[in-house]
Amino acid sequence: MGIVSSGFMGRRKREVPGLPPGQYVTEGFPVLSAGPTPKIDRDEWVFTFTSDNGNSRHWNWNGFMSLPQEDIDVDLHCVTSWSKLGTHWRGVPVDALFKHVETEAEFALFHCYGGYTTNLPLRDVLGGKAWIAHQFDGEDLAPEHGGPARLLVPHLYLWKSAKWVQGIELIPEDRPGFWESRGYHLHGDPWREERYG
Ligand SMILES: Nc1nc2c(c(=O)[nH]1)N[C@H]1C(S)=C(S)[C@@H](COP(=O)(O)O)O[C@H]1N2
Ligand SMILES: [Mo]
Repeated sequence: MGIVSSGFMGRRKREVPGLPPGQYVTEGFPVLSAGPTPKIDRDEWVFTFTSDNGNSRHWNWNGFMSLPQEDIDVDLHCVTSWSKLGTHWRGVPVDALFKHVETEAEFALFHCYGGYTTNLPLRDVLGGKAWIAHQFDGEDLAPEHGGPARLLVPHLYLWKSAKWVQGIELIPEDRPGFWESRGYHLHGDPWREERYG
């Protein structure tokens, strides 16, 4: 039991509901990319699921669009401190890619057109927590924001939401991706300020 409630803490920043510590709200939608925007046509786009036993499965755009689709209303939190509240997306829940998949793996590495990668525990992408998103605000996802399709993991810092996503690889042990091997946290929970490793 706390003796001093937050009301007695004196001057503090006005708290915005839904805003993790150290974040500010932006109305814009900044673009943050470590390299040039790859140009991928939907009729050349292929998403690959590679299991830890080496088996792989592919979806072309039509196959991907015939998977279950969901509308997603979420807040975004970037490690550079901006948050964008109340964003609207449409995409395929990552759960749908795991139908008929049996695995002992507990981690995944997501791969992107252009070479970016990010690692995630499966418990952070299954159970309705992550999507492969292809629409933003009712429009096809713009190339600079990851179109044709990006991973969306809104409960973690936005570097985990890999743009131009190309595939998921199941891995037996956690392995750092692009930013994680350059000092970012392996996990990236904004509510615990898991910014740097
Ligand atoms: N493929 C790829 N995905 C990426 C990045 C990248 O450089 N390449 N940058 C990440 C980072 S650091 C952030 S903050 C978000 C930014 O998404 P946005 O440009 O749509 O705002 O994309 C993430 N996904
Ligand atoms: Mo970022």
